[in-house]
Amino acid sequence: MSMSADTAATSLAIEDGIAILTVSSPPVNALSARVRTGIAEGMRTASADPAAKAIVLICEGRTFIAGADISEFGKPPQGTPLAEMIATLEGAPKPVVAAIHGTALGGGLETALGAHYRVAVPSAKVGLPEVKLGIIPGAGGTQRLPRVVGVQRALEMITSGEFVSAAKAAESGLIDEIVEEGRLREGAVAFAKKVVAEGRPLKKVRDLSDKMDEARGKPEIFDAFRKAHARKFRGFEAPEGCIRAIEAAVNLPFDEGLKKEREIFNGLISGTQSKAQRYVFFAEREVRKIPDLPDDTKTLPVESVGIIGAGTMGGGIAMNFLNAGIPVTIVEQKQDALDRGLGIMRKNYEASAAKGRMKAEDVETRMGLVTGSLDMKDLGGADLVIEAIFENMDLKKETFAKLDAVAKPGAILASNTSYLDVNEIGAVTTRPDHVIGMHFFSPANVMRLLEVVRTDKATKEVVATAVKLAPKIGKLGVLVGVCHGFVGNRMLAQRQREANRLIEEGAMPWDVDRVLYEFGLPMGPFAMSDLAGLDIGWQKGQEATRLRDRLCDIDRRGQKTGAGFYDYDEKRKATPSKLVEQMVLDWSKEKGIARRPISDEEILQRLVFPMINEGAKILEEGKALRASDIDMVWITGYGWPVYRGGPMFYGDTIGLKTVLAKMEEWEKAIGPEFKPSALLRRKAEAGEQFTGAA
Ligand code: 3H9
Repeated sequence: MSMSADTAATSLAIEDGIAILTVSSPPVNALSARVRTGIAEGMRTASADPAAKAIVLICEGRTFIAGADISEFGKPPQGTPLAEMIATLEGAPKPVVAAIHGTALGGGLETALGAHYRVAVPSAKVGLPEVKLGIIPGAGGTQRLPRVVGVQRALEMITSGEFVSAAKAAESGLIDEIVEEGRLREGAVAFAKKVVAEGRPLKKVRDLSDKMDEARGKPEIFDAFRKAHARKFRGFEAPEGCIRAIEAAVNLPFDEGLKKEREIFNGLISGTQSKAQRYVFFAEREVRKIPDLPDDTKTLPVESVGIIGAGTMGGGIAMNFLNAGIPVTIVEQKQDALDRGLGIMRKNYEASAAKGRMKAEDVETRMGLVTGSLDMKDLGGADLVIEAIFENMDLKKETFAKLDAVAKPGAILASNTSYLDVNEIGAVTTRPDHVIGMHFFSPANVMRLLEVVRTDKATKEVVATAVKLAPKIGKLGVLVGVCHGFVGNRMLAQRQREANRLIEEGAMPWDVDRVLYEFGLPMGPFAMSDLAGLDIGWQKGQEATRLRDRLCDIDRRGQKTGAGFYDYDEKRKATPSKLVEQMVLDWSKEKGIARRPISDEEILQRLVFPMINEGAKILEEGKALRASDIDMVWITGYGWPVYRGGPMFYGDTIGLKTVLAKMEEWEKAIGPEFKPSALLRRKAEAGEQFTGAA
């Protein structure tokens, strides 16, 4: 079934009247040209062979077909088109059974939907995750799935891209039979024989329609769905494409629906959003590839964890380990602070249980894994200790010196500092080679980002241990170097400085926030400050050097006091404040700044271009391994919209020449903080990109 023996991606055998067409294309049996052509040829051969009464399509390795080969997108098409390959299954003159293990995703599930029957092992999962790549299923998925599971379920599955368990899929009719775990081949063959023996019909999904009847001619069903998910879909183009394609499935004949699906698919796949989302798919998987830490680098065991500080960060960090079944000892200085910290963790768990996100009994299991203590000596048994105390260098040094004296030899000592020099912290210990930064993002039990800060002296084992630990506790561990604010906060500082300056020059806080919100971020810097509390860093009683301190002086300390940059109602809904507007005007006046109108475009550029420039400096200095790592920091730690691919990718889409020109202009007009990085200049002048993917 192959183009040549050594590249065979499929093989065909006929055993006891059943043809078994096996796909073997590691790692995930993606539908490359080789696989598509192999399956189509195999189907034709098996269809024509009278010795075969039915055909089983099965995969070798860890999974059934996980979808189209994403790396082929955007390249000239080769081999048998997927739709044509699927038609060879559906049009086969004898029963075709798809035998599913692992994950049948995207084009993989579309292939299975082309079969007449589907069987799966209990651990299998199925889904159409194309939406996460900024596209819609493009090989009949939007047309066939609603015919099998109904319109509502298809809308949910296709617009969310969720993976559905075999049991659930069987309930909705997507899987015809669940077979014994580990015995898929035998189970599928037995099922095929049964179909033959009973003379069951060739069930073609394209011919089904009863499950769609209730939605036919009812646009209100689709509108209600759009409305219910408006918040989740905000900014994304693909979910609307999914809905329109399913609407076409309901209201058009099958072949016309397919045409409509193709048209929407083609429109999306050539767009920037899909490019960005596909880039992010690979960027996320690049993060774990660290050139001098190959996959087989030795790691240290992390079977117990100590945490210093039971505040918001310490508690949130602890929860990640408890969720992963790793026991935690958490140390505070005073009993009431410890009780408060443990109490908040418990409350968070109870709230999750109440929302059905975890089982009620798991609250106790998880809390049962945490021990509170007022004595640092109790950290003596921990394999890893994370310090999460107040952000102050002297305090951190003092803590690390004490910790060094009680921690066992070989234990890793990590600081959760968000800015400070971790080399300097490590230098107070007798084991700087076991000191690193593990910078979590607030709320630490929710945000996916973990910056793993590599110190000058940390051993490879220590760094590899932290990097490998990240996915175990549900984090994306991005390796960064020691510098003020590391990757994320260092770039954020650029944005914050410009946000403050823009409101002095002529914008209002809500203008700045709106521009970023419309760009796709969950909120802008002023709304964010109100949420976090304006009194962070406020020096009460002293003359205000920042506008936010002046707000604190009149007890507008953010959401918690019902007022900050915005006024808040009891439901915490924000409205721009007249009083703050006047304060902003006065502030500019006192500083002698003549205010001017500032366009949304200028606001966006002033906020984002300096971040891109800083990202370039970070790369230049080797504080991040790749531009795509920087982008992952922003997507997983700061809510940067995935459909814009991260700040570095965004710079590439805008064109680095444009970014450079603006930086030069502002350097002259405003100041040296806009000085373009040498890397930005070099790339822009050479017509290159940071990511090479935009
Ligand atoms: C589609 O099907 C469009 C159609 O509707 C229409 C077309 C006309 N392609 O994630 P892992 C690589 S769109 C190419 O680390 P896991 C991946 O990069 C597709 N490569 O493993 C990695 O490479 P490396 C719809 C792929 O066990 C390696 O395989 N399907 C693809 O944690 C291992 O991956 C999807 O969106 C691919 N489709 O998770 C499914 N998939 O080792 C996307 C994986 O060099 N895939 N690779 O870094 C996944 O969700 C996960 O990979 C999966 C396995 C759950 C399958």
